[in-house]
Amino acid sequence: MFDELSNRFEAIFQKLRGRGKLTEANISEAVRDVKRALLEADVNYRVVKKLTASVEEKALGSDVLQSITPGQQFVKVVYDELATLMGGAARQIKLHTNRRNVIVMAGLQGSGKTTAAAKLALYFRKQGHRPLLVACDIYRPAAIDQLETLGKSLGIPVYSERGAKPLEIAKKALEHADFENNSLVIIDTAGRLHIDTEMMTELKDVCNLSKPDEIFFIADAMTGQDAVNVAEQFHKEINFTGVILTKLDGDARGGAALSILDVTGVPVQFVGVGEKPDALEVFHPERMASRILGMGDIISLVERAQETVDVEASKKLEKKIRKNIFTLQDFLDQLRQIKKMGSLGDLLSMIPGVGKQLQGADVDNGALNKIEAIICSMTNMEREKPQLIDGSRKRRIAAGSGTTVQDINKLLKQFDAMKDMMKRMNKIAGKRGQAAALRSLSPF
Ligand SMILES: Nc1nc2c(ncn2[C@@H]2O[C@H](COP(=O)(O)OP(=O)(O)O)[C@@H](O)[C@H]2O)c(=O)[nH]1
Ligand SMILES: [Mg+2]
Repeated sequence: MFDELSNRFEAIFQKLRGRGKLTEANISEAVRDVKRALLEADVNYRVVKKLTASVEEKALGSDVLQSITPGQQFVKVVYDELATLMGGAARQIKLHTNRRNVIVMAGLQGSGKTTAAAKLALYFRKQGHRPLLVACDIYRPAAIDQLETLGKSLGIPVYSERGAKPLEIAKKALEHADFENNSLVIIDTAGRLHIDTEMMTELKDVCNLSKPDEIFFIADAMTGQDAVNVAEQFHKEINFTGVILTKLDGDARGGAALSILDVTGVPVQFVGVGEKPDALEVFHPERMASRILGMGDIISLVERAQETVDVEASKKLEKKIRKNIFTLQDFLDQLRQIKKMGSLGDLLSMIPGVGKQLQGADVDNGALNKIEAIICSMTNMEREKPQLIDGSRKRRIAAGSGTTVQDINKLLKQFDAMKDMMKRMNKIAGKRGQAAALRSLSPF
């Protein structure tokens, strides 16, 4: 889904992360790259302009430039804007439980109305509704057959009448639904290749008669901006309440998903991700934004880090590492910060790319707890100067922390290796390079 756009964003962010520090010029360049990527993904020009202006304003604000992780913060700004653009948190469709509900499907021919009608019927049946599908597309005989076949395969009733007019069918279907006690009536309507007044009049008549709780506009994501233009015209005629974006399993570029809300004022509610009746997903703007940005759930990770990492403390730490006076106490403090952010398994699974590899793997916090226990059993002096820790001290620490002398040796060895690495990094890199090198080691 939106692979091309994702790749573009990945390249833009990669370029930013490679830089230790960001300047205003870097940010302006990145904003220009974002703009180009969105235009190429067929996002509406006005929408792109608005979005990039807002990204630039926020990114140039002190938050990004002065943060310890400017690259990541820039990603966060873009993410926030994309998520807001698509509607923020998902709107939950709530159907009435105490009376019959009506949904009308609207859209051009081939957009996926009939398929989506069946998908919705299945979706709401899973929530306990008793749906009735209504075949109001009478212009192509095959359309009625298509709905009947779908209904049959799902065990969902279909109301159809050959030779009758749509309005008549709708009226009788509603009576039928009341008689059969169906809690949800989904009316499939006829599309055309292009918008014409006859189709609109028929659609309005059906809506006036059936008084729908929801009117869904079905848009084919593969048609990009065309879908958005059609949506705009439909919305002027009938006030649809939600959008179903279909064929997102194909190589749609993203333009429709990103522009429809801004252009019509109506959010995408569901997305179609295949031809099968169960290939329907609730649209979550936030998740879609992170999917487009190829971030795994890095956003939650950055947010958690923002909540827990103390910027001042980080700077102090960086200084200590540079001066090579990093102690076991500092090590313990770092460890505790990591623990404050959640379980190690949780954290790892949120890092893009890592998530999948670790699925099923059991990363426990046991190792961290052990290290914490060991350092806690040391005196302050020992934490500052681990070289003091001789055999008898080791035995005391092991007894105090419920570990073994081998565990203590292992930890001290690891700590030495870590300090060694820091020393080498200090030597290789200059002041700024070292800070950058550190940042590149950290996922944040
Ligand atoms: N891959 C894919 N195909 C879809 C999706 N939704 C609909 N289609 C296909 O698009 C074509 C047109 O769908 P249909 O429901 O008949 O459109 P309608 O004319 O608006 O009723 C059919 O071949 C469907 O199988 C989807 O989400 N993914
Ligand atoms: Mg149809």
